[in-house]
Amino acid sequence: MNCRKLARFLSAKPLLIAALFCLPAHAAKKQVIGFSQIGAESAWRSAETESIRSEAAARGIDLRFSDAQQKQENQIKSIRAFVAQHVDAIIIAPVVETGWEPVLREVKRAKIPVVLVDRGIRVSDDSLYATLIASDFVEEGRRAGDWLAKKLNGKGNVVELQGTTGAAPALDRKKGFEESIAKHPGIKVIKSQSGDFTRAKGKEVMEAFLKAEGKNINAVYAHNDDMALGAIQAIEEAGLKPGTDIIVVSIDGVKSAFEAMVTGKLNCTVECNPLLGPAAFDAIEAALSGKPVPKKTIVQDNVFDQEAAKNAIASRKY
Ligand code: GYE
Repeated sequence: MNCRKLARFLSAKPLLIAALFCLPAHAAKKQVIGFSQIGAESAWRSAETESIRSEAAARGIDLRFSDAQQKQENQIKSIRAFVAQHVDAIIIAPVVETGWEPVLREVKRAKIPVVLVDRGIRVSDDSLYATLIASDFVEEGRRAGDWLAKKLNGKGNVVELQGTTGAAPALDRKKGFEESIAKHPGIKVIKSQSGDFTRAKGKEVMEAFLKAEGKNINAVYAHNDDMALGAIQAIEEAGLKPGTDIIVVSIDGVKSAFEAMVTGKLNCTVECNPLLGPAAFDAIEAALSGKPVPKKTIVQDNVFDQEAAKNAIASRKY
């Protein structure tokens, strides 16, 4: 076809021309977002993953998901891969607080906004990320401590199952709890060890605590529900009654914790909402369109004891 013929052909096909111009432009608009997730250590984490995946799907976003299997080095690798793929934004749930500066500087140089979900980090330059969306972990620890101090009438021996070493929720939940029980000299933490936020590790560490301290233990404070559920199993296997012989308090508020409260085995959980998908993508949208984004958004949570659990269990979303 010569030029004149081509011009005549095209002028007779305005729709075709419009489609040729519009389609690629439209396809190019599909946002690509990388999500560096810690792993799948707890029911809480799986609920967070699901919230982010389903919100991405609802918004037509191409989500590149990477599971770091609890290792910071894997997260750093996946973040570098996202930069190489020129993603539009990156969501990170950082496993530990420290060690992020070099990789985040690379991301900043590539002008890719970073949204941190659920765990905070320590950096000297907070322009290395756009925003953090998370619960107040110190406050969660305080609430668990206040509830337990009341339940024990200000007196008793507590064993503590800590979360992943170096993780913001482990450090802060310990701190908040200690702050609270400092007001009650009759309450002592007689053992404290990491159970890595998993049910299996929580059970294993509780077995060791029971072996060492036995009936000396009045209560367990677990930094998440999964470890509390593992501890409950250990208590039962030791021939004791969780929830009665040993009081159990934890954090997260996942469905199985509510079930354990209804059956009387768990006494209290401090909620920590994992449904962060909508807020995370709203923050990305704002950051990409140059709108101001608050440096930190604190998620609002409640405390549930056995009575409250009975009323709330049917409406729990995770
Ligand atoms: O409490 C725990 C999880 O980072 C807030 O990580 C999150 C914590 C959550 O594995 O269950």
